[in-house]
Amino acid sequence: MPSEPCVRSEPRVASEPWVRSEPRLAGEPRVASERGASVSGAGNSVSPGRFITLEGIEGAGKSTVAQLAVGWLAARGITARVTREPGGTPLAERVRKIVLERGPEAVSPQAETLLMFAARSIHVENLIRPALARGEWVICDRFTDATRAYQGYGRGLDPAWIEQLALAVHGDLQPDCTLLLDLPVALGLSRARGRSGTAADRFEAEVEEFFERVRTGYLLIAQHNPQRVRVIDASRTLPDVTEQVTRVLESL
Ligand code: Z5A
Repeated sequence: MPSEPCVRSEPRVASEPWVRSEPRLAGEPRVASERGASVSGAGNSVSPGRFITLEGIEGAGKSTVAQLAVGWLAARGITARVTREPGGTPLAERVRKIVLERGPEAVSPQAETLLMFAARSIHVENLIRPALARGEWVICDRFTDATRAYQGYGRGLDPAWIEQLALAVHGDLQPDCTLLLDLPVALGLSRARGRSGTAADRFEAEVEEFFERVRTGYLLIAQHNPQRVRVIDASRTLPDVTEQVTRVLESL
């Protein structure tokens, strides 16, 4: 398991097919970790924002950890914004509805991937980049690692194609830190299914083997990006998970 903290100096160097290192396009905003030590506005110095993503299989506890993180940051005077994918803005939430709902028509893995990136493009341009530019922290429940894990490892799509789409949609914007909430599939599914709820969406209706591939994919992504991705043992009690998460946040 990776033990290094998420550090902001990680070079965006391709170490495996999921990672790219591309020059920033002219005029493209800088990513969070490339901004300077402070952002000045009207004579005030504002802490630079961080882009934190939460990943994991269904029922891993991402929504729970997002709320916990935002509270922990607020207590330290840091404005953080919680958002999610697919979704996060009114239009992207409409795309979410389309991609998650179970209807009579088949949705190919390719169509699923393109919808995820359509929602992501809207989200990045309207919410994530503006918030980071204001110096806010963004806590995002899933981002492109989810596409790598679900559509890449889960559905078996070509990783190179996913990276091309990622480049087209968010350039070199990468999370400063990703918390991968890892737990056995059976435990995640039982937690998720233990919630009162609505009818299963297209993902919730998947078989356990699918989530096993996704979990394996996530762990491989973590293994290949040890400085960005921190693995949290999400099978532990909530106080224990909280402690693991706050330790990472303290290191940022
Ligand atoms: N998807 C994709 O395929 N490709 C992409 O690019 C993107 C997404 C972005 C919707 O995502 C689907 O989209 C998702 C992947 C796909 N489908 N699946 N699977 P989503 O994130 O909105 O949905 P989700 O993964 O199903 O989220 P979730 O089920 O809401 O899980 P969660 O947010 O990780 O868990 P939670 O709600 O915080 O916790 C679940 C329950 O466990 C809850 O009752 C908690 O109180 C409890 N809990 C949490 N932590 C603990 C601990 N430590 N102990 C005990 N109980 C706990």
